[in-house]
Amino acid sequence: MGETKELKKKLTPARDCTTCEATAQMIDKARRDGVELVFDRAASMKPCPIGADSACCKHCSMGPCRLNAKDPYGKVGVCGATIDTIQARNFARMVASGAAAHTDHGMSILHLFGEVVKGHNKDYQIKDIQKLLQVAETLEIETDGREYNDIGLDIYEELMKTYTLVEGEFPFAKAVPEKTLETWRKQGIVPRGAMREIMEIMHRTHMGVDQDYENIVNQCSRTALSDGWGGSMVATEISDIMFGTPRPVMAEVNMGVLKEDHVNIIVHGHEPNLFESIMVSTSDATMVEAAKAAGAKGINLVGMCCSGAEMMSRHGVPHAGNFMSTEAVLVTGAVDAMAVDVQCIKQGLGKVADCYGTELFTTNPRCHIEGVKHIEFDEDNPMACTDEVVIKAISRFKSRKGDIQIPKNKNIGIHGFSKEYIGYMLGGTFRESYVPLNENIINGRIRGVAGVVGCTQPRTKQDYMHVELVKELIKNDVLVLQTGCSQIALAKAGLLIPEAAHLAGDGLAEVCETVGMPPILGLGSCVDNSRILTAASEMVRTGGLGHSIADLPAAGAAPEWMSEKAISIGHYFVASGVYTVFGTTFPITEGTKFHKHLFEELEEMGMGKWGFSNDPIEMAHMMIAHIDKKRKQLGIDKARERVLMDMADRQKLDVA
Ligand code: XCC
Repeated sequence: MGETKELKKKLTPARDCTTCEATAQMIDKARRDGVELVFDRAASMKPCPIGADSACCKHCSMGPCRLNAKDPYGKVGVCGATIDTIQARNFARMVASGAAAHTDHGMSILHLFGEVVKGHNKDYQIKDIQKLLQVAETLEIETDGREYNDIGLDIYEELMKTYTLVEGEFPFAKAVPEKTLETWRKQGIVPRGAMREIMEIMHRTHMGVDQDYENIVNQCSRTALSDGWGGSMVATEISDIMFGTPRPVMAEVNMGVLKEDHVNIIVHGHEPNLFESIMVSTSDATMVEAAKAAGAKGINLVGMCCSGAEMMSRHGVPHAGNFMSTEAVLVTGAVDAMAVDVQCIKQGLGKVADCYGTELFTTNPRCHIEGVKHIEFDEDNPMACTDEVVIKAISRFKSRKGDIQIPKNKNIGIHGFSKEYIGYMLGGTFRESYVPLNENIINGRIRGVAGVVGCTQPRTKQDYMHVELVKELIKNDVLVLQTGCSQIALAKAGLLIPEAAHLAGDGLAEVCETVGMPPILGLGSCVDNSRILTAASEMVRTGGLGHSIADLPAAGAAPEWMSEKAISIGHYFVASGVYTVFGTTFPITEGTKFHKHLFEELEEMGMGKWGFSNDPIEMAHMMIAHIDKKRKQLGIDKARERVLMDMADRQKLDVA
């Protein structure tokens, strides 16, 4: 067990670390067991104040140079770099890293799809023909009378340009609303291939290259767009083709999904192929028999973080919790094996898994962890890896030592919404249509739409900002779309159900009750933020709400973000035209030209802009004020006033 004596003085009470009761119980247990978790490491690791303001540069060995955020223009780096250059370069490298993570994920899914349509890989198939045809149509690929595999091959070849295109416009430019694309063309930010954009950011942020913050931010926009409308969109669309476009499905969330009398296996990470294959292994009759022979009632497969969110959306697989709970869940002692692939995998998992005897495996060649056993997942022979994980889990079940304590908390919710399903749900089963959504926005029942996404992290109370922000938004008639760890936070709070409409304002509640939908729609993992982009594009195309994404009464937020991927996501929303508010922390020095550029000037250039708040209610009202500003610009603010008067009048009548 870990040594925590020194830490004891500084420990934050469990219920100040998190609003998730299950996680709090496990923090308490870990402390009793002498095991250190991320919350404790955060308490003993004060963030570097210079780094927090993005006021340091370590891009060459003449430094590292530290500037003073309190007097940002008081000095420059050894090479003469100003605070604006330094911040812009730091920000750009975060965008590059985040975009690289999503695009590399998308590229590996696309590679697998290529192998499938070429007939080289028989372990995976095209499952969703409708989606295949829809993607072909977007890319203007001929479909009439052609074999599905041939269409697929054309899609594969065209979408590969998302990564490799050296000159010209990337393939999904065809999916972007015309006026939004026009803005990008005017600003020179239509992406080429992501590899080119990321390479160029790394070049331009090298010592002695781009030293104009506005020019650097332009390349940030181009690179971030190659993530959102490129790598991430490819990941979502191709995963839908191979594994099926999600439709609403009931799923259970939180640590109570673990079962003491079952072999519990958790998959945590981001790429769906590992998870899809382990589902085959865990339902294999021989494996189930082996588990029973070991004394278990069966095998319980559970997800965490984003691959968990994706599998929950597609198949209703139970989900044990978000990023801040991945170590805590091991403290239950009930996890027999955890298999991880890429992204958001804490190195600290290794030590906690050791303490509780959980078999922890890395599976992806890009993500090994020192001291953790690696079982490589090979898409050409996927079962070799996933069967071994299951066998190891069964044998750990047989030799379980130590006490098991599973928190009882679990909530049922509805997940698996998609751009397509929102259309069916509101427009009818036979023909998807966004007309009813737009009409309800125009008549003011729905005030606007917000995307609330992103991580949880230990510098703020886990889940608190997500839940309070979303509650305030729906209370004010804002329909909320969610992905990633944020979606899990709201699911754990029990709000991803149609009955949550009672917390919504009268207008939104009326729409939800008529349709039978929740006021909060879960769309899946972080790459599925691309579903928010396609839904926004559909709203623009449907008409009545302006001509570009920047015209929509919409806003975005990531109140507890922590990863570089979140910065890339935030910036592609901003570049797409969305006002995007982050919370907890933001790597920037206030009162600088760079700050003004991100937080004000980008909007004047026809895009969205960044915002920041540490208070969820204030954050909600910043977003609502922006939504109202857009309603006014669209000339639909009066409709809402009338609707509100009607509702108020009706309420008065009801009371009388
Ligand atoms: Fe990671 Fe994707 Fe953030 Fe959660 S939301 S902490 S990035 S798992 Ni994607």
